Amino acid sequence: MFYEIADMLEIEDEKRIFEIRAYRKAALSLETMQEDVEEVFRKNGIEGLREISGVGEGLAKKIIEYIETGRMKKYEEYKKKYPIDFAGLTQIQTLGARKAFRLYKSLGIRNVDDLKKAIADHRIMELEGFGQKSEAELRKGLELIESGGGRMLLGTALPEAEAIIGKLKGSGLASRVELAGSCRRRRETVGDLDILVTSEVPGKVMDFVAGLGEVESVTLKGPTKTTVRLKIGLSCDIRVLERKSFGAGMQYFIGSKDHNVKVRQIAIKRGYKLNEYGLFDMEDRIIAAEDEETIYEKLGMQMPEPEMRENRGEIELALEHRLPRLVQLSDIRGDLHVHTLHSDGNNTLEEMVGEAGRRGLEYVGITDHSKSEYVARGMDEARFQKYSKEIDDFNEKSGSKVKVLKSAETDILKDGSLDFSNKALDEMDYVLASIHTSLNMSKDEMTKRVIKCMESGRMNIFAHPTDRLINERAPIQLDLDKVFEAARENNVVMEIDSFPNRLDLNDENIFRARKYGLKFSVDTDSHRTGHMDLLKYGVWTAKRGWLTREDVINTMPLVKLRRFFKG
Ligand code: DGT
Ligand code: CA
Ligand code: CA
Ligand code: ZN
Repeated sequence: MFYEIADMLEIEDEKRIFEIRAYRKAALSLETMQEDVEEVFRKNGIEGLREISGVGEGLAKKIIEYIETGRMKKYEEYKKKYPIDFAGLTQIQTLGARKAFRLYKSLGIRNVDDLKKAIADHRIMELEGFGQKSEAELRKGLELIESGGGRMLLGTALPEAEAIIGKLKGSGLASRVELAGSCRRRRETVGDLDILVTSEVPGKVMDFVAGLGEVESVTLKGPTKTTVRLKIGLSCDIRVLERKSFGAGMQYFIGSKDHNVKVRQIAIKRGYKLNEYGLFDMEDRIIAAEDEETIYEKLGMQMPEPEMRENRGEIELALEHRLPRLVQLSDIRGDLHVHTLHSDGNNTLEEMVGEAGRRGLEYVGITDHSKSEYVARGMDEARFQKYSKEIDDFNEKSGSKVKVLKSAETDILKDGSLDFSNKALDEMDYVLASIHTSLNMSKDEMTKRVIKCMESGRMNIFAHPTDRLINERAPIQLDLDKVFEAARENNVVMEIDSFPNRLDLNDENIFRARKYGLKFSVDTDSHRTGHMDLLKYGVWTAKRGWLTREDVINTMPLVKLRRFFKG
């Protein structure tokens, strides 16, 4: 609602920029909060709400109004004036609130369905100020959100799954509870949740699930499988399995389907049969069923971690007992992409470093934005000097065990140059570079832009290389093979950005980049202390791209990492 109020305010009067920003900032805080806002209010009242970054007294009152009545007067007033589904429409990359309003004024378009029809009838290209090109862009944008196909971000689905699993475990009704499916494989988006349990009282488990606070409705309720629709807009399958075949069930329901099909073929070749009840010989005698690893073992294989089970070659390696030892969360020693109040972060340097220390990290690279990123309050040279000094002072005087590396998220400008003077770049321990502007360049131009920057020899890490936002924004056009080639030539490290809606590079591109012998950095891109919790998503994505500890530079101790950057 806050996002939409901001959109409507913007239409009404662009100049009320502070108010507009306040709504957006609060919305972003609410969206990325780990706790439930309603719970925060119940526990700590209005004071609790006011502690949320960007939420002042006025906005806190609106939140309370919504919690208590389910409505927000201000929102409804505006909505009467602008009966437009902004949230839906502005998911489209090239469609902002003002443009959406113009479409409403001239064509009566209120939502995505209306827009689809207008595009199909070519009514948009005839509009003044729109034309053929913007119609094509809108069509592309529409396709993009539709290809998301209702899949939900792992970052949204997993905490929900974990909450349900926690309640099931606490119920005392189930002896084992395990997550399966794409969520267990840590795919970046999931179609539905799959939870497996063993229980002496399956009927009671199903009743318990149907009565959970997370559940909106029950789709199907049977003695061994129940499917429920969750309030967050996701479906969830709960299966009760027999203890003696739980391992076979895990193997089957963790998937993926492609992985399973291949494993089953191997079973057949060896004269066995494999299904969700077990591994059997031709006389239907059980070979293995209770334990997942034993099933793989009897097939002459190692057991791949769930993140690898996509039939991308892991089965062949497992048969040769040559599976790589994948990087783990505990291998990560530092975070090389962190923002502070110097640009668009919400915490001080001390707070961010303190949080990193509590999480057992040994070093943090601070990377506030450069000036071209003006919406994020990027730093010019003068502000960089102050920032630089603050970091030096911190390292000298704070006595902190966690060391700070000096960097900046430096824009790669249109012409491939970096957005800081060489003098500033020289002061940095490493340069984290990324693209934030002119995202619509052609593939050829964009590729040249990036390669030129890499060839300057000043760029160390390419942050969120394709700049895609899952279900939101398509990747920039890049010839990745050429970029990876240039990265290898110029020792540029590829970043895996842990934000659940970024996870960029994605698993497939990591897999591809790995073959070029590239190194990676798994970073959080934290803008507040709580974001440091997201590191696991980056590590899972790295695992899905088959990375080992040696592939990831921020598993190195600080001394070694410094040497690496110098080299
Ligand atoms: P999703 O839900 O689209 O994100 O992806 P999954 O992998 O969670 O797929 P889902 O929920 O349809 O099924 C869960 C697992 O069950 C899947 O990973 C593998 C197994 N499975 C489902 N259907 C089949 C099938 O037809 N054949 C085989 N071998 N396994 C299947
Ligand atoms: Ca699933
Ligand atoms: Ca399922
Ligand atoms: Zn950043």
